[in-house]
Amino acid sequence: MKFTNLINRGAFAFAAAATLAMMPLSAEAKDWRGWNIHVVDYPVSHGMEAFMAEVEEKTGGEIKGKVFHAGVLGSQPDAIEQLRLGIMDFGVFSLGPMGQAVPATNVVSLPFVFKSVPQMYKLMDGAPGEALGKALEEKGIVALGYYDAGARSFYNSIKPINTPADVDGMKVRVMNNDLFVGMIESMGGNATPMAFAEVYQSIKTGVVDGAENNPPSYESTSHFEVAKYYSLTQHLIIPECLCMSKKTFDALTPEQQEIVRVAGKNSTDLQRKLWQERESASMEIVKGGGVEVNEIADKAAFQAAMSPVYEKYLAANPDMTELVNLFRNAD
Ligand code: BDP
Repeated sequence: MKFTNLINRGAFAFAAAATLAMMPLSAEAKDWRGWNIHVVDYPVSHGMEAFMAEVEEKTGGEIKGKVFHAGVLGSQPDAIEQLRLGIMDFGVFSLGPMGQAVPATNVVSLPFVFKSVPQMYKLMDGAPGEALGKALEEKGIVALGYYDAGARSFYNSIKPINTPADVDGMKVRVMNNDLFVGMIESMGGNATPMAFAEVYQSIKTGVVDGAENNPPSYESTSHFEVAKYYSLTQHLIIPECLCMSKKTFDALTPEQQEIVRVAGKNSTDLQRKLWQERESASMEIVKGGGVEVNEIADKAAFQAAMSPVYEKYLAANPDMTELVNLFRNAD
């Protein structure tokens, strides 16, 4: 190679480096937006903050971001669509409303599909969880980990629920997914899909008689102040996904992707630990607030009453049979 060529190359490299150095950091640094439905002091929120902090630190600030709490960036179904389009970079979503966008995730919205929360961890961290991860990815979502959202139980302002017949005629708010409408109807209740933020006012004014949720959400939303009967049916164990937009993820370098994956795993571990603590704390708070909590002697009756949900779902989605059996028949 000729000497002049070398000089030219050196000059080019120098010029390129100088241009890079002159570029403002903001044009280089990525600025993420994270969607969260919960208030700041909530296990999901702490998990998301820890995730973002670790990504910022380990990428040396190449990636920065902000978690927007309390649903200020809009409703959950809208945020899921925005994530898929790459308008939203990350978020924690219940796989309940996720089912409308990614039908395979409906599997975990089937009543009593998990035998317990520990079993949910085991399955979601194993091959069944991976299968859902693939389905999410096909729809433009990268699952970095599955957070704990405990088990959902009914609460209302009228009376304790002990048997499925007690739900007959009751107006119950559900999350946005046809499966949950079917679930309430299978017991003779009237289901109203409604945004999370509207539930408190709707119970207070009698638009609905009650809803269903896990103890931390029942407590953090103050729903327990307007619906004093909490009946521990534990009919739904729906994990939540720390999800990233595939568009955002694919734009990262392999090193950054690894950092993001590890941070996702660490934040999942943290959230699950915080969840356990918050569940007990929330139960204490609601009991202290005058809530009448009742255990369900015969959960099998609810399981039987809700079985039409499976039949209807499998009849409409025969291709899901294998996946449903993978979850339902697991140890
Ligand atoms: C909470 C979930 C949240 C849902 C909410 C609901 O964490 O994602 O939006 O229930 O019932 O437990 O809408």
